[in-house]
Amino acid sequence: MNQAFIALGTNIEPRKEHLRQALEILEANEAVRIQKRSSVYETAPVGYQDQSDFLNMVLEIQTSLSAMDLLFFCQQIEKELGRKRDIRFGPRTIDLDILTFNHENSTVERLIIPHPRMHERAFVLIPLAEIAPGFIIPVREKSVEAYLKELPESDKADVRLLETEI
Ligand code: A4P
Ligand code: MG
Repeated sequence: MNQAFIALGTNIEPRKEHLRQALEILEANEAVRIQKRSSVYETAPVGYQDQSDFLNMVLEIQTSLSAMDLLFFCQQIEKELGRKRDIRFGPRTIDLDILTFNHENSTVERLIIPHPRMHERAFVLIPLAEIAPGFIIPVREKSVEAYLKELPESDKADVRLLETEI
């Protein structure tokens, strides 16, 4: 079994419904077991800013899939939820990013693990810290909590707890 953290993001309505559907498809896959799920946070857009606020959450899963097959599965979920790729960092019905896979450090084709921007993003670190504060981010060799402490307060203020259950 492999352990992975996955980040979910959506900023096209119905946002909660998109999260629910993604969770449902994940749960229906026998090769994936959701171990922990964070609360849902409403977050100001990072990067391309002329777009609506996101809902973000993070999951810890166990899976018998390889990292590459997990990526394909995530992309299949994005497709099923009707995601169109127009603007990089732009609006999306659902985005599933693999944050980490076991304690691996690898780049295979287009899959980079750990996710190269995870440690600098409040919309990832805050939900991740809720379910795995002590997790050491591979390569960086520092805990989620430690990275979170280093983030500017203004970044953290852009991430607001919305709901503990979805
Ligand atoms: N890819 C490489 N590594 C990974 C990985 N670890 N997990 C490749 C998933 N995919 C990975 O992704 C582009 C390519 O990245 C994929 O083909 C895959 O092979 P994409 O999902 O098609 O495009 P994207 O989402 O626009 O790019 P990316 O890199 O996922 O964007 P980011 O960096 O995740 O930014 N602001 C808030 N508040 N909340 C958000 O959720 N998300 C983004 C997206 C920007 N701003 C945001 C949020
Ligand atoms: Mg993505």
